[in-house]
Amino acid sequence: MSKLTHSPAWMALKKHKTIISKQSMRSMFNEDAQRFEKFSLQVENLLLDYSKNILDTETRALLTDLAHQANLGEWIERMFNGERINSTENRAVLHTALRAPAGSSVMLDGKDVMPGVMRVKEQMRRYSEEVRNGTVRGHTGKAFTDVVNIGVGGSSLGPYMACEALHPYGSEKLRAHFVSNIDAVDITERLNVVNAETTLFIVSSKTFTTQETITNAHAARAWVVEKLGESAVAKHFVALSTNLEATAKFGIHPDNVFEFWDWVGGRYSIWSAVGLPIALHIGMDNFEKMLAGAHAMDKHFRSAPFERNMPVIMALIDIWYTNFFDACSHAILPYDHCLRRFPAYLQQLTMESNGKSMDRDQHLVDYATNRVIWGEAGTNGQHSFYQLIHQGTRAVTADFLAPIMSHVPFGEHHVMLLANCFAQTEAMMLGKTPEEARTELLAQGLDEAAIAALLPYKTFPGNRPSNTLLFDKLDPYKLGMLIALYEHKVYVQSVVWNINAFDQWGVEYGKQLANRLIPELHSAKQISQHDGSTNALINHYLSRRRAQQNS
Ligand code: G6Q
Repeated sequence: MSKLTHSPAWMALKKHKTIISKQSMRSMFNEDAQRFEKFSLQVENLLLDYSKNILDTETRALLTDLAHQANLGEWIERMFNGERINSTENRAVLHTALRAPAGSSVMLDGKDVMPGVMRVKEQMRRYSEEVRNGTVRGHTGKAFTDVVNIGVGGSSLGPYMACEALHPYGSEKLRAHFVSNIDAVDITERLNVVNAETTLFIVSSKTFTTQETITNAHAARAWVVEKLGESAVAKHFVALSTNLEATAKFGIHPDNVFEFWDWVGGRYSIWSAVGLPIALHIGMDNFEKMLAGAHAMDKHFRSAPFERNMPVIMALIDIWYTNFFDACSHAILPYDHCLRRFPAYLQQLTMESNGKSMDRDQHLVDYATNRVIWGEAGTNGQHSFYQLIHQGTRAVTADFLAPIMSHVPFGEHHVMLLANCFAQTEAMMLGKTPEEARTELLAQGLDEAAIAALLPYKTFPGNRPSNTLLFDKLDPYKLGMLIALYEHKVYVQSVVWNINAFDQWGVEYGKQLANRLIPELHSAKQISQHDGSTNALINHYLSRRRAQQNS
């Protein structure tokens, strides 16, 4: 057994779970008129209602004990202060410095990182303004109308999600596109709809070695050269990277390289130069508002007591279900169509960060770490997987996110959207008792035999937990707050689980594997160096491809 699973705080929670599980949330609400007040909190106009969870004040106290036991307060300071907490890569984790206001200083190895941060932000401001106002133009003198970001994973998911989320703030004159997949369909679909003369390509890659990105970038470069000639490359390509040598080798002029640093993790890089597509789409002032929102969440995270600390509370509730209720998945359900890519973004943020089983002390953990994260925008998901949420055998917990005001005040749509959101959380919590189902069926005029046949299927167990996050409007500032909220939630969980949230050896492994296989897929001979299944798959591919080519 690990230290964690026989620590006093863990054992106390285990014992407490057996007691609290005897009560339903329905009864907890019936017995306590103040439940919402006790289990909700607000940071500016971002409200977290966590009262629809299987917890009481004792649970919260025991969970915060767990956080104290893990020395969470110290770990928070270690991150903000630039300690090399990403131990397996020997790196600091300072995405919070990227959103620190002008005038701050953040020291790393005795050197202030802020002058570099401000320099790149200034470069982003100048460039994005000049592209937006038409000072910077394409090779033939035409203003840019389309920006194609070529990047994958952390160099795509964040800016893609944010450009969708903040589309109401986006320029109609400068459309944002994202190409990430090595499947040629992705790049060719984009190239088919843009005009070389008016398209700016952003090659976004921290390492500038990622197979997908470099291959797609070369394809785009060849397309530009074919349409406009070699000399057009300098005007139509910019790079976002930490690898200045590789960007130079690709042929990108140093003035068109936006630098960031190894202390910015890929999935935490939206705040860095990787955010350039966002700045181009919504303008640098709006991008700065996003940074300010994230900074507001940083301040809250660093200073609020754990029981009033939004990321800490959300993390502890997640731990509660992951480790004490054996829940294995968590849904992200935004009731805002603009946030439709938020679940995909959070899949990477959380599963790449905390999908680990080796702890910081080189021990295999004997407790669950990150759950599977998934989701879809409401109400679309309601017409698909919510069936499992309401009546499936495994408990799914969920975060519902919704704005009070829509960017599109159109008919009754927004009222209906929010009515659906609130109704779902209520139904998950209350369920439907056999008596309630029976009353409904009687009212529909069913006879006793028909009711008896249907009643078990019309009954809902309820007691299914959810959090609800409400905010006034999905603006850049609020999006910044939301992203930072989840980043810090992830960090808190990693601290309690004693894992490093900032490396990604599984992702690196994938990069290595495919590169090794590429030459084999060109082989004229049978392949035999792998396991039986992999050999057979490759050989089947080789023979079918030969047959197709010869037909
Ligand atoms: C993020 C991961 C991963 C990474 C991509 C792209 O934290 O490390 O998703 O962002 O593999 O890497 P590059 O930016 O180096 O191309």
